[in-house]
Amino acid sequence: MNIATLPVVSRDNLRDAILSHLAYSFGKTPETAQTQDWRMALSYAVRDRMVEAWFDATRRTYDAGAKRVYYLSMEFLIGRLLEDGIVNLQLLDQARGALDELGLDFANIVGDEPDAALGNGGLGRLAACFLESLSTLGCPAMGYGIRYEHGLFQQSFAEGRQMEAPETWLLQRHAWEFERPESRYRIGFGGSVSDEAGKAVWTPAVEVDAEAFDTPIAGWQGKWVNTLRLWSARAVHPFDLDSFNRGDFEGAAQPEALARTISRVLYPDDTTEQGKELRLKQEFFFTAAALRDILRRFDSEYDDPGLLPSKVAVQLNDTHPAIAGPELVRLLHDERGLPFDDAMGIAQGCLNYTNHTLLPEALETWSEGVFGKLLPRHLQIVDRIDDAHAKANPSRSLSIRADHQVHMGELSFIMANRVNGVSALHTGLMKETVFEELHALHPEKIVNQTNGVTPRRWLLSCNPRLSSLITDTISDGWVADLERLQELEPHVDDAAWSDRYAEAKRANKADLASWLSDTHGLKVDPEAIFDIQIKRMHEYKRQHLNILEAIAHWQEIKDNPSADWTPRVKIFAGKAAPGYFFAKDIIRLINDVARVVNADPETRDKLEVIFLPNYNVTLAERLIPAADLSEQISTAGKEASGTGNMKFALNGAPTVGTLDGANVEIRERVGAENFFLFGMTADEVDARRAVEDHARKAIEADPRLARALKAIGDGVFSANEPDRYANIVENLSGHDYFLVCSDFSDYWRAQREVDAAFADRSAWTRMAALNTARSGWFSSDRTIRGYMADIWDAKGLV
Ligand code: CBF
Repeated sequence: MNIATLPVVSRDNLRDAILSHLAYSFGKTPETAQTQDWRMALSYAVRDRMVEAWFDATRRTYDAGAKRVYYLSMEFLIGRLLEDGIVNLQLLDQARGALDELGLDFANIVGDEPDAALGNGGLGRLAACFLESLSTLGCPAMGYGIRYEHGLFQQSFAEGRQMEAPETWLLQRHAWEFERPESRYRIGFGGSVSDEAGKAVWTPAVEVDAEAFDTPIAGWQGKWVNTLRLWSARAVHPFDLDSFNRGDFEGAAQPEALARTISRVLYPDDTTEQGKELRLKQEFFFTAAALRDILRRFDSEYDDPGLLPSKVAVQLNDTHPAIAGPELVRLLHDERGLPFDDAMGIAQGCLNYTNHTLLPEALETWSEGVFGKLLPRHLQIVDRIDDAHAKANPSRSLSIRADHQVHMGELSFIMANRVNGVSALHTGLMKETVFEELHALHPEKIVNQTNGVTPRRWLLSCNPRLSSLITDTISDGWVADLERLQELEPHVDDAAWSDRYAEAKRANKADLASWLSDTHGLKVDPEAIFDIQIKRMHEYKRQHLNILEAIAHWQEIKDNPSADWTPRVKIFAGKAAPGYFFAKDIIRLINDVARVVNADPETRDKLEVIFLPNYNVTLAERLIPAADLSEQISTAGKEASGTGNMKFALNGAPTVGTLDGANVEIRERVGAENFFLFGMTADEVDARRAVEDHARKAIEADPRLARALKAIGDGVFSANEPDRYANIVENLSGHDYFLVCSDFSDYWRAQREVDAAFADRSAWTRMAALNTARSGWFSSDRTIRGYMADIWDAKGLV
């Protein structure tokens, strides 16, 4: 089918399709249908409209003999898909109209969809934005990951403490996936390797099946649809008949239970090396299944494995799929008989690796014991890769296997054609730190691709008011070409336009205020600055710097309650890894501070602190359009890029931030005068750490900081347990690795500049509008074009 002939869908067509699915797919009448039935019927009606373009994309890829991109990621934080699909297929008016006619509320129906949280944070959400941009650009691509039964845990608070409960997205009906029982691969673990006539033969001890589930991912206007293929683990034999016949029913069910463990739960942390055998199993499971699938597809078109690098580009999203290197070599060498060097060369021609963090604890390593037990043949291959690399680079002093550990970063680097960082600063630091030696040996390998976010979800869909204003002003070309937002710039000094911009923000804030009231019983003043920090809880992200400043601010307001304070609502949201106790203490502290500060009649109308539970993609979509101020306050050198920072800027929230990750590039683009900069640079951070007693010195130099810390230490926020936060106070006044104290004074200064700037509302609106107009470069379409040109050598077909 040709794109030009995509059927036009009217409101009536869509209504009929919904009613038809309601009856024939779900067996319900409009009278008996529940919200979930309507949501499923609407989703199926929308999904039907993707299928033709999906087939067409596959056909055209085969016809063109095009190179395919495969994005391997442990995480795809896709969130809800229904509204996204409706928006991309441009069916919003029809869907609203059809539901209206059926007496249904659009927001209620799309809000019924579970938020698929198959990821932890930045890296997983980036993967989801990339899939959408790949489809928008018509790049033949496929995402491969794990179909976790339970995604990221659900967070609630009990007396301010984080409580975790399993996430259950699959218990509610899910409309988007197509089960593919025919795409099933047997994946082995453990066992032994024998030598048969000079050939290594791996005999695994345990095997499971990987079964595919496909989700279509439609790009903008539905012109191209790619696939997200997630693997579910299944037992080779569903149950053990012998045990069953003996009456051992539990034993009979064991094979299935054991197999399913592999795809049962998402590890709730992407920055800590888990050291768990199950994690390595998960990594091998989905990577091995993906590679087998890729080779099967390749074999259906070509006979010569030498063509692989020109037809296949595999992107390793962090080191999690790094086992792809040895596994691809094994498949080509052991199973297809290619000479080892050829197999290694071909694998190196196909694989590429994205590094997402320099945090030492996040650079995966596996003990040789665990690795060798689970993947004995792969350990041998790792050694051969290492030897081959050492032979070709005799000056190399490090190796993949060192200190009885297998270093997955080294392995990924050596096996990759290109290695990329995710912001200019991060890429530079990669060259100077973790990969210094490898970079010196292979200076052409490291390239930068600064992250981006999809404008369809993160502006068009989540912020309809601002989107309409933009479209009214410059027409709708910006949706597929975000840099066209620059065309807004001449309008920022037009008072009438600026009023409309301010009105969109005001209305978004009013919506958020009503939602906070309806769902959380919280009353906020929409006239206050909405100051938002939403992200994973981590010491390097410094939510504790933010709450310290809030405490100092509260104390200062109390000192002088009648001064002209700019009212502020500080909103936090984010999950802490269940085993990260310090981060959980920070959550509790913020909740305790919120309880005390919000109950203070003297300050109540000037400062409010809120910690919203269960941060997820849907909550981000609600908060970001209503934000006035974006908190991006990590210790310089620690946040590889950030993508929340881009979403806020795009939606007109200036940043208060450090020169870290992509903040640097955001500031360059939006202009220094539209960004509240504070804090040390990455170089200064290193120098400051070397100063003896740096925290004590910073505290002595800033009475506000000293007083805020003292209040925490004295139990002002935890009266029934005064030493509850002794740990935090000790940490901050002791070694304070993340330099919260050293950056405090400058952060305080920047925040007061924010207060002053916000008081001049038209100047603030101008600043917000310039953030929108100048953030177009942070589209994931731009990022994906960069990957296509610099890393994959792939072409778009639309
Ligand atoms: O590149 C995407 C994001 O990845 C992280 O979340 C990660 O490593 N898990 C980084 O921490 C972010 O800076 C980055 O934006």
